[in-house]
Amino acid sequence: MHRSQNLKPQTLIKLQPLSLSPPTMESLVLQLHDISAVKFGDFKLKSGISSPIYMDLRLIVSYPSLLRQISRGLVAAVPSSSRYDVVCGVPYTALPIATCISVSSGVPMVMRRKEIKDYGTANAIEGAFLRNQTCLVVEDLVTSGASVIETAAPLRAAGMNVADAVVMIDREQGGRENLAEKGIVLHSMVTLREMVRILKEKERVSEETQKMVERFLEENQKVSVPASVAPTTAGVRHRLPYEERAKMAKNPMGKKLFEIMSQKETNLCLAADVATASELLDLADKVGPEICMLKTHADTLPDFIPDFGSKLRSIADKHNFLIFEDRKFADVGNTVSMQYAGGIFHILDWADITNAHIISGPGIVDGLKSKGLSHGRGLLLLAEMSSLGNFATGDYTSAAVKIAEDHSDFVIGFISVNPASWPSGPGNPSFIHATPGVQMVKGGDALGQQYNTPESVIEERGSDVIIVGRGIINAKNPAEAAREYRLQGWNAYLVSCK
Ligand code: S5P
Repeated sequence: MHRSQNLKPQTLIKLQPLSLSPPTMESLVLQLHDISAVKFGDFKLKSGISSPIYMDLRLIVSYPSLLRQISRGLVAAVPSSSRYDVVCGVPYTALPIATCISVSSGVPMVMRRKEIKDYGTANAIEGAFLRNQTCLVVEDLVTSGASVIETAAPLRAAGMNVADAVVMIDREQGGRENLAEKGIVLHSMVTLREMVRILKEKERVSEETQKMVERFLEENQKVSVPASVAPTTAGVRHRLPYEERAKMAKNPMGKKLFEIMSQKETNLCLAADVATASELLDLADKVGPEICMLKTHADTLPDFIPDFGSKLRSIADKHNFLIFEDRKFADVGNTVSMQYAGGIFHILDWADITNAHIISGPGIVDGLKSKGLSHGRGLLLLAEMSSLGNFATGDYTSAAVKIAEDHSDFVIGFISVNPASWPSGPGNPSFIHATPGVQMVKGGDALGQQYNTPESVIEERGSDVIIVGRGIINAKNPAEAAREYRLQGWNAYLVSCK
């Protein structure tokens, strides 16, 4: 993946630099103190807690000799038998450290983008790498481990194995344990406690300061990963399993969707926004095993022909997923009923589910229901949208909930973005929440689309289904990318059921 054809795939390389031996820890710690990279006082950390000690490791780029020594120290901290295909520094402070390790050891580097502005063209991971390669994550400082977790996610999504991270300073505040939960072993060059012990021994700090830091570490042994990285279920209902919710659903298609999700262990919906109908059918067959639902925009397909629906239906039956035509109806009841059943697309004939805005009032649901209910179809209401500056908020969102409750025989749930933030949270568990604007890294495109991660959408925002388009379609291997999204979405669901 992303590797030029004439380059041979990288083989695992041992991380030992060729000549120099690791520096003594004492000398390194004293040098860090000399350049004021270690400060004592009262500081507010990124994780929100107040600390009597602070490290400004961004300073080390100004001291090349120190930077070199640190990279040697980090290499020495990794078990000597370990081998890696690539190293990746956590942006930004650890980037120069990772570069130094790469240059001295000959192990290539990849870079994780912190934010992606245009998902159409940019990669979350820059550099040449192959799937299944083993990547060592390099970090300057670990408190909760959140930054390492944030970096490991897109690396894993790109198909790499991430089982180890090496950090210059372990604050010993739960990072090791949090990372272990994510299957990452943390190797540290030095602990904060050890650093302060050395500084005290060399009379750089008083005994009182040493005691204060030790007391602080005792009292803050477990800093949890912030909600934006590994959200907790706080504020979100304790999620009932999909199979339980299947029993509650009033509409047969809503029931079927919950059942498929539970049976196939997937809450992934593919937004199949490809250029042609034939491409779409091809993609549907490849990605079919990973998804519970496939979303179409039939009016974008230049080669749409009347038997498109039956062709897609046979693929959907083969792989057991539902078909969702993202028509976003918005007119008065009578008009939408004609648009639904007639026209060129005959959506009613082939789409299990469609969706509607509520801008025109409840009559739109009556209009669609008049055609769809007897065919066993279901409807999603757009209660929120993912695009920047949209108006589907507040009272508008509440109105969508009210209309859904009043038509729960036909409405199966919502297109929503953050149901956990609604006044009554995600609400009635018989309704499903499906959320677009999902990518492995937060960000957006050039036209106002906004992305959140699968974990954030399911765990923090209380949604049920992740709708992913370009994150899968633009991947080199869409089926593999879909698998990664499925695993992330499903794991997040399992966590939120606990
Ligand atoms: O608010 C919305 C509602 C929808 S259904 N925002 C959206 O992006 N969508 C659809 O989700 C959109 O029409 C597109 O098909 C998909 C998102 O695609 P992606 O490529 O940005 O993941």
